[in-house]
Amino acid sequence: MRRSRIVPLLAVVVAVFGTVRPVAAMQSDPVAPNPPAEEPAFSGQTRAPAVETKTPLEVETIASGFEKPWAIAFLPDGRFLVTEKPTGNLYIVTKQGKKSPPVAGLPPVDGRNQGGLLDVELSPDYGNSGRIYWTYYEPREGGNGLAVARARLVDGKAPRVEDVEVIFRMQPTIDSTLHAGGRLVFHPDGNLFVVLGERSILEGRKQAQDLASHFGKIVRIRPDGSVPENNPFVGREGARPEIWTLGHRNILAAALDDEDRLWIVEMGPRGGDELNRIEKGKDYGWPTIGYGEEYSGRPIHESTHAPAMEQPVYYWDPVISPSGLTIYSGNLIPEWRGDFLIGGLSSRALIRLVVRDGRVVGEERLLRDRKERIREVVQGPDGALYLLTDESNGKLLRVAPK
Ligand SMILES: [Ca+2]
Repeated sequence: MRRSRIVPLLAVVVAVFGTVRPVAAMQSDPVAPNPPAEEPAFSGQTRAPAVETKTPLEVETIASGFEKPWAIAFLPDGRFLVTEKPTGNLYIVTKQGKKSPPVAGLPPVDGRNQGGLLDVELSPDYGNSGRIYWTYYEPREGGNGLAVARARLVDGKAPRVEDVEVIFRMQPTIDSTLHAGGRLVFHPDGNLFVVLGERSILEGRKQAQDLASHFGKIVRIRPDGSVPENNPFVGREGARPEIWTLGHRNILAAALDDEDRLWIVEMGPRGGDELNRIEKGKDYGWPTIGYGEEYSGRPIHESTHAPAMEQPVYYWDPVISPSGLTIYSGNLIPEWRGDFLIGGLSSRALIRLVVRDGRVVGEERLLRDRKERIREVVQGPDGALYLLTDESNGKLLRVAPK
């Protein structure tokens, strides 16, 4: 409720300070946290000091007209792969923004609500194999589940995929159109991380702590879908061997840092979005511990902390609704090197975190004047940042120095 009174004030701030200039006043926004009595576990775990990018930036629209686009991948020749969530369409887009016809041969998706075609990645050996990987809500008897498929991309005037194989199927099947996660991250050790959600409905939520279920987990598989022997729960009776970590709510943002460590930004409940550094076999707490409350205002967690459950490195209250993460390593915007750039859906911003020695020391909200839900954030081979906006007539944007 408080928030609605704040919005006009923010609009004035944006109007006064102009367009691409970041609104550094964010942390001084007088927006109250949702459960007001919660204390962070350590100083700097939330509401980090405001920082401001000095480099003047500009935003260029490369292409538009996508129906709720979800993910970008870069082909070696500079073209883009772009997925469209509800339609299940995959496009090849030139640097000038010209779209191919939808790539033929992808299996059908359950495109309702949060479902559809989600992430796309090139295989690390794309140069030899021509393979791409993607995630989608797979329609099944009794509901759906997240699936990971791979295939060979056959380029040309009528592009298609051949030799489609489904290499992972989230289990169990459930009738929900929410919280299946869906980002893919290839690790240089040759394995593939798939980040998942707990399907939102209560039956799924409680499975986030259950090793017999993929819900609320990060899984780690080989590129052919087989299970690495050194996964933490291999050999444990009743546990699914693909599981790498547990206790997650819904993850749409994941990336490696310059030491190849996995980080995620997790969609929390109202007042509980989290940044987590992922370590083998650990429990990230959902739904037992965490910050925030149900969207109805009812409490969720037993506590904000518990032994043997990980604290988030950082949390947001109010939430940002994170989707898309890149940890910047380019030369085009040197002051961003090592920073975390996160897409904000409900926050309608590009969120920048400055992380030093594993802690967040600064936060900035960029592009707020555009008021767009940002779904995807990836660093291009040119060091620019490429974004997708989550809308009908979604845009592919390039952010670079002016
Ligand atoms: Ca957590």
